[in-house]
Amino acid sequence: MKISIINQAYCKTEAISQIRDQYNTEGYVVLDNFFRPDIFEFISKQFKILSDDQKKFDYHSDIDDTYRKLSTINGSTILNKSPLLKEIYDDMQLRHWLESITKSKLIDCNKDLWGVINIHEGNNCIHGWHTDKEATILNLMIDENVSSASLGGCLRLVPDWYSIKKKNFTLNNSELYNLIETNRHVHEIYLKASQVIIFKGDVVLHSVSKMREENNKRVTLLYAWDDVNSSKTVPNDVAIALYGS
Ligand SMILES: O=C(O)CCC(=O)C(=O)O
Ligand SMILES: [Fe+2]
Repeated sequence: MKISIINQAYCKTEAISQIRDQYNTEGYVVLDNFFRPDIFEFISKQFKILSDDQKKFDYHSDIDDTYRKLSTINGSTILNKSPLLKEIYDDMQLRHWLESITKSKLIDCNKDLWGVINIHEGNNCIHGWHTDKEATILNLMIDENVSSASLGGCLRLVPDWYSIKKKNFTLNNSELYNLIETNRHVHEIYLKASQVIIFKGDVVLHSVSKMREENNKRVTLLYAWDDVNSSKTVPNDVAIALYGS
């Protein structure tokens, strides 16, 4: 029998149904030690091997009207230099577990868009409001020194973004961004190293808050899946840009 890469505590029927409920009502779920400790350690080591391959990524999204300024290691580089990180993505048990949580049939993303490593370093990085093209995102915090609320670098989420947009259809995106701040629609998640957040990438508006100090950093591994039933409204080139290819 193949040993699960997921922490066994999350594979029990009761845990699965609790996580499923939370994911489907909130649009996201945060899990401590989601991967087995040796798998997490392995992923951290792989990042060290890959870290010289990070590239600066400076981008304005016309669709979201926001900026992104960070470093990334894209899917094709990861695949070439650290194929085992792709094997974790391809793990069938992980896929089935995610399908039972999301209640959907998940499929691989096109080409190199299955995964990316994001590196935010210093206080000049920007990661503005956006939704992803992909239905389900698994975001693992590999390393950080910003898990206390005063330092920034948190993941900010607006689960009911589309209903807010619908209700306020006369407003443009920047006006909507102001509205979500003043009306307190934003959930702030300070992920600690080894924590995972799984969220509805194409539904939940999200951004990363600016870090405060020069020595602040956060490194995340993102895996993305499409839902076989979701209709695509966003063109592929947006996602290519998002994923640093
Ligand atoms: O780095 C993160 O925590 C999230 C980044 C993100 O949303 C993205 O790259 O699309
Ligand atoms: Fe994103």
